[in-house]
Amino acid sequence: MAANKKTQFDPVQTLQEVEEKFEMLQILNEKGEIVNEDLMPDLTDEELVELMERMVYVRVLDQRSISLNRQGRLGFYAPTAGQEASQLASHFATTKEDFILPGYRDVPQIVFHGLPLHQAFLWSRGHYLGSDLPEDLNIFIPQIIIGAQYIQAAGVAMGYQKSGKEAIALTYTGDGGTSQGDFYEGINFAGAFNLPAVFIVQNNQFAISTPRELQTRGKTLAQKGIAAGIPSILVDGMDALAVYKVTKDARDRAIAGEGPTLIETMTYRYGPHTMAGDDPTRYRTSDTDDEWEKKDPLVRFRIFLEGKGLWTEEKENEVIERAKEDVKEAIKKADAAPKQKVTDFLEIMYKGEMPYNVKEQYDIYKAKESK
Ligand SMILES: Cc1ncc(C[n+]2csc(CCOP(=O)(O)OP(=O)(O)O)c2C)c(N)n1
Ligand SMILES: [Mg+2]
Repeated sequence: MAANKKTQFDPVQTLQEVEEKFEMLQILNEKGEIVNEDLMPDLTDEELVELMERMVYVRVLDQRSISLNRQGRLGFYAPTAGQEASQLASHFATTKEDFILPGYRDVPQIVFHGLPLHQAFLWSRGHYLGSDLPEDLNIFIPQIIIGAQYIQAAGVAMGYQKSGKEAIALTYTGDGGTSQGDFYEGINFAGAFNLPAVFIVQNNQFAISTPRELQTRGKTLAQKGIAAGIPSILVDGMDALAVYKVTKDARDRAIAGEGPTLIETMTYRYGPHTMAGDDPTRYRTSDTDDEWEKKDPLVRFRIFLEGKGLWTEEKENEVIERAKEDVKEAIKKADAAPKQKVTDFLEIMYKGEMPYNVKEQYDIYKAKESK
């Protein structure tokens, strides 16, 4: 028993032991080889192709969104290239009944959950119709407040638990987000109530210009879940098969009443933080960029699918053309939306009667707008 006592009273050793446990899970390596056959997820050929199609589609959507932003035709935009596996393979493990709570970089997931693309563009422009969601679409619009969606996800999951619905809340934040109080409160609450929630931390190595190393003394972000008593895992976020596998397992556990999971996906954003003007060359080197581009999620998945005879250049070009066409149509539709007015915001905000002082301002604007 003496040995046990020593362990218990050696907090340094305890920390080391916990941190060493968090090795990054990989199934498909950088060369497109399966390195963990036993963990291969149960996906049909059609599903594998569908996942690749989504990743290619979103790479194009990202390129087109960046250029639309530069032309002044889009508003807020946070680039996604590099994070396709982390975003789309995790979302691929959900059903339409599941509720998605995205951060500002997670537009692709909600588009594939069913948000019409022109509404995503309207949201980007700050147009209220971008947030006018269909009743049966289980999403929130992207959260700008870092980490706040973690608390909301715990709430949504509690609602699902109480109603007995077989569904989960899936939410996303970044490496920076894990320093927020909301992050800890969200995972702790979900753990305490054993809620059906899956919390994804997309560790893209930077919070704007702040590198991951400065974010926390913790060796991993995944280990933060241990303090909340929830299963936590670190996964290669450029590996679509591994990301899918861990998210699917987490969802299955949540549905089985076994509570929440925290998943850290190790990834990288190739572009700037947002299109608002940060310059990544000021805070990271091109060597680092090159190193991460070698891990590209699309490249390795393409090699894997080609090896199985499931993917061709022709197929890829079809997806690229379809994505471009969809973007063209969606931006046309967004352009056709009515110009928003100040009174629109007030009408949406106050369903019943407006407070008298707001009503006074409403009347002033109403008169101005009718001129
Ligand atoms: C509560 C809060 N604090 C600060 C900001 C400003 N801000 C916007 S993005 C960002 C960095 C977030 O980094 P990370 O969580 O790693 O996500 P990433 O952008 O890398 O996807 C910060 C500090 C904010 N939006 N909300
Ligand atoms: Mg980040």
